[in-house]
Amino acid sequence: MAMLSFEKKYRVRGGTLIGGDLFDFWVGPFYVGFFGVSAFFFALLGTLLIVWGATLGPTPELQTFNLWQISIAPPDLSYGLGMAPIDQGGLWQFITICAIGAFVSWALRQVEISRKLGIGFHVPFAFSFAIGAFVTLVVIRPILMGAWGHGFPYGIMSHLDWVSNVGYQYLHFHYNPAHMLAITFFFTTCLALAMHGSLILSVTNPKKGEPVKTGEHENTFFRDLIGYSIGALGIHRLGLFLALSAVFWSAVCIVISGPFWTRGWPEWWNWWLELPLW
Ligand code: UQ1
Repeated sequence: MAMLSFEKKYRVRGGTLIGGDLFDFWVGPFYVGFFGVSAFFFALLGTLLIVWGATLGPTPELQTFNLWQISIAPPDLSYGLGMAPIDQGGLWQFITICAIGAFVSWALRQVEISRKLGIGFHVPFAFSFAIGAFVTLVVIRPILMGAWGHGFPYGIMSHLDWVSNVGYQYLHFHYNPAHMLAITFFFTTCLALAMHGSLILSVTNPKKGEPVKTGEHENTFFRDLIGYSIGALGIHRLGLFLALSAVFWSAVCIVISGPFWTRGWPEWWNWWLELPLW
């Protein structure tokens, strides 16, 4: 079935979570729905607030407007978990609300589209891990630490400075065991995707005149190479597990830094040196 006739067949009413038929329509190729409207609203408002904040920043004149230097900082730690004046981090607080509003709307729009198509919720489930990582950084950890000022600033260079500074507060972040796990999962995700992408291209993109090969060839390649093939469905389960684990342990590694461990991470490993075994 050609793509366009497939879409015509599946572009039917129903599957919405809220709003009934009210927003159940498409604009060009895009499904709208209630959450399309709310995602657009939050994204537009948040972006306008960032642009407004940029004009209050260090480079407000148009000639010197420097994209790399624009930064929306969270409130000073002295504001604790209260609201801050708009030019003292209040803007950051509203932008954070807009960002979470837009991300959650986007995930729920994915749910509505999945319901319409009668497919699983794997995509919104996976995307929710990314939202979870963001919320961990700008809501959960700041609350556990007692101040919104522990959130990261919204700027290209400034957020890099934040990551570096917060990392050095714990002396050597690579000794954080959850950080070790996260990095290992990121690397293994790359390994799995490189193996999968190359394997699929090797069978589906043959030389001119050669036939396209099948799943049997894929299985046999890995059985010949390492004695095991995880299978066509299995590799995608493994890939999703590896990628989500990378995001999950990233969130864990930062949320335990401060709320549950305040010293340098190298020192955490003293438990190993203190084992009675030695
Ligand atoms: C694999 O076994 C497999 O099944 C046929 C794939 O599906 C197409 C793959 O993409 C890959 C990469 C493998 C090999 C992976 C492991 C973990 C043995």
